[in-house]
Amino acid sequence: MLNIVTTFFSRGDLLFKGGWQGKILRVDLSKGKIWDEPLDKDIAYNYVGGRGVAIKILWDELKPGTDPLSPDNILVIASGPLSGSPMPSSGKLVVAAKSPLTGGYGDGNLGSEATQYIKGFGYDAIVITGKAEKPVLLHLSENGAELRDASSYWGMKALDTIDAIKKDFEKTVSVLTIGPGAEKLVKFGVVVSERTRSGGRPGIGTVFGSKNLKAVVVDRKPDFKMYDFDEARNLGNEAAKFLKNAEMYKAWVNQGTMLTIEWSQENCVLPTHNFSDGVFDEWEGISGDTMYEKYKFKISGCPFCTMPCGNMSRAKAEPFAGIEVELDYENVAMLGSNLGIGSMDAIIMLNYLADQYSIDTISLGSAIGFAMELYEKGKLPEKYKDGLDLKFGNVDAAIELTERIANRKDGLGKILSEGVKKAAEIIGNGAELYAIHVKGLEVSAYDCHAAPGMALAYATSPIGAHHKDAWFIAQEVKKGRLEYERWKAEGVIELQRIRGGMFEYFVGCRLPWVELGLSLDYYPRFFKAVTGEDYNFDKFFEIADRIYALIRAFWIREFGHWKREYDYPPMKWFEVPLTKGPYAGHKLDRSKYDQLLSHYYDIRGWDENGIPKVSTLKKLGLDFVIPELSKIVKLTE
Ligand code: PTT
Ligand code: SF4
Repeated sequence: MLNIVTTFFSRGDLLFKGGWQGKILRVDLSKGKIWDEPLDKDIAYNYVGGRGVAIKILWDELKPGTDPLSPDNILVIASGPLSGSPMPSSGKLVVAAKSPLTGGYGDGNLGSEATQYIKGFGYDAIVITGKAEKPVLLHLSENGAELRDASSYWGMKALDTIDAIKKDFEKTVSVLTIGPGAEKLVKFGVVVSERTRSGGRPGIGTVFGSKNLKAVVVDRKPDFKMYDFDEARNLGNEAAKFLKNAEMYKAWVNQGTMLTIEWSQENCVLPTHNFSDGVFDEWEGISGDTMYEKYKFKISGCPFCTMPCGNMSRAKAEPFAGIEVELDYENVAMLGSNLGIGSMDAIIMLNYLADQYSIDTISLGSAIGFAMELYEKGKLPEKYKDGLDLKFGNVDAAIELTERIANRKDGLGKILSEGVKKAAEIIGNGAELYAIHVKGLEVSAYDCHAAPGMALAYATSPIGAHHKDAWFIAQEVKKGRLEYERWKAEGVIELQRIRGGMFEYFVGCRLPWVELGLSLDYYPRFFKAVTGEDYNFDKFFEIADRIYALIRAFWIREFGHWKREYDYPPMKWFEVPLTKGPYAGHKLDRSKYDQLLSHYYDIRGWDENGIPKVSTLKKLGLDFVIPELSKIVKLTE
C-alpha cells in the first residue's frame, strides 16, 4: 500500500516569513488518499498553531454529533510556529480530536521530535479522517507521505512498537504510536512518543485506534524556515543560560515534577484514597527524594530541552525488579496515594503497564480508586466485584484491574474502561458521588476540597478536569486559600490565557516559565524572531480568549444544549469533607462556588449559563459561530 503525496502547493513557506511552514497534510484513511493544502493565513494569524489550529479545523469541518469513534472524527496533529525552534523546551506537539471520553473537545500536549520534523517537511499540521481497512502507519519522508501496512505492529505494546519501528526503519525517525489499550478502544487511550512521553488524555490515542492508525512515523528533518534564525538562536542561548543558572535548576533536573509530592502532602492536596484524604501516611515511600535516591538512574525528557525533567527509574523489589519507566508527579500520585499504595516499585509497574497499553495514568488511577472506594464502602454491587479484593493498597488487585481495563475484559474492567462518569452511570447505587471528574475527564492530582480557585480551574478547563490550563493551586495556598473572591476568577483566567493559550498555540513547554522563572517577556521576542510578526500580550491574550470561546461553542454544539452545572467540580468535593490532615472537615461551599463561577463568566464575557455572549463572540471575531449557536441555545446580547 503506497501513496505518494501529490503536492499541488509545494511552496507553502512563501505565504509566511517564518515559523509557519504554510501547509497542512491531509490524509483520508478510508480512501487511502493523501494531499497537501495551504495553511490559511487567517487561521495562522488568529489561532496561531497547536490547540488553536485544531479547534478551528474541528469547528469548521466536523459534522455536529459525529460519533468520536466513527471514521468521520477528525484527528489533528499540530505543531506551532515556535515548536522545534530555539525557544527553550520547544519539542512539544498537540494531538486533538472530538473526545471519545467526554464527547467534547479533547487535546493533549506531548514531547516529540516529530513536531520539528513535520515542519522540516513543510507542514504545520497533519489532519487525518476516515478509517483504514487494515492497520496502517503514516510515514513522512523526503519521498513524500505514504500509508504503509502496519499489521505486524498491531497488538504490540506501545514502547515495544517504538523500538520495533525504529529498528525496522534503519534510520532516525520520530514515532507517535499507541498500544493495545487504545487499539481496543479504552476511552482514555493516549498517544506515546519518544518512549517516555504520552499525551492526549481525553482519548486521542483511542481515536488513533478507531481509525486503525497504529503510528505516525516521521524521518529526521530538522531544518525549517524561520524569519531571523540568528536572533532566535541568540535569544535561545540567553534563555538557556538563565535557566542553567536558576536557583531551582539542580533540584528540577534531579526530581522534576516529582518535587510536587512533598509540596502536595504539606499543603493537604495530595489525592489519597480516591480524593478522600489530602494527605497520605506513607507519602515518604513515594516522594521525590525517595525516587531520586533509590530509583532514578537516568535523566530523560522531551527533545530540545535544556532543563530535562524526566526521571527514568528502575524498580528494585521483586516481582517488579528491573522494570523501567519515567516517573512524573501525576502518575505517582494517581497510581500511588490515590490507591493507598506506598510502594514505588508497584507504582513503577502500574505506570509501565499504562505506558505499554497507552492508557492515561490519571484516568486509570481515578478509575481504580473509584472502584476501591465503592468496594470499601459496600457500594459495589456483588455482580461487579469479579472476584477481586479491591481494598485500598492492594497492589495485586490494582495490577489485575489495570490488565482488565486495558483489555476491556467483560465485567468491571470493561465498565471502568469507559471512564468514571460512564462507569458510575452503569453501576448506579449512588456511585456518581465517588466519580471524580469534570465533564467526563478524570481530575488530575490535586485535591480541591479546600482549594476553591483550583476547583474553578478544573471545572472551567476546556478539555474537562486537567491542571494544564491553570495550576492555580500554587498561588492559592500562598494567599487566601479558602476565599471565593473575584481575584481567584481573575487569577484562573490569567493562567488560562498564558498556559492554556500561549503555550498550547506556540507550541512549547510552559515549564521554563512556571518552574524556573524564565521571564514571559522572552516570548513575544521569540515570536518576532521566528515568525517575523510583532505580537504583544494584548494580542496573545485575545487569541487565547478566542480559542477558549470557540472551544466552548464546540462543546455546546456537540452537546446540543448547555448547563451551568457542567462547570462544577466533582460532587464529592461539595458533599463529603476531607477526612485527614490540616484541612480535615473542609469541603467546598456550593453557593459561594456559584458566586465565584459568576465572576468567572462575567470576566470572560459569558452569560450566567457559561455561554459566550453575542458581544463577546463579535469582539473576538467569532461572528461565524452565532448562527449555529443561536439554533441550540438562547444567546445573550
Ligand atoms: C498530561 C498528563 C500528565 S501531566 C502526566 S504527568 W505531568 C501523565 N503522564 C502520563 C504518562 O507518562 N504515561 C501515561 N500512560 N499517561 C500519562 N498521563 C498523564 O498525562 C509531560 C510534561 C508534564 S509531566 C507536564 S505536567 C507538563 N505538561 C505540559 C502541558 O500540558 N502543556 C505544555 N505546553 N507543556 C507541558 N509541559 C509538561 O509536560 P496530556 P509529555 Mg503529556 C509517561 O499530555 O494529555 O496533556 O496529559 O506530555 O511529553 O509526557 O510531558 O506531572
Ligand atoms: Fe519536557 Fe520537562 Fe523539558 Fe518540559 S521541562 S520540555 S516536560 S523535559
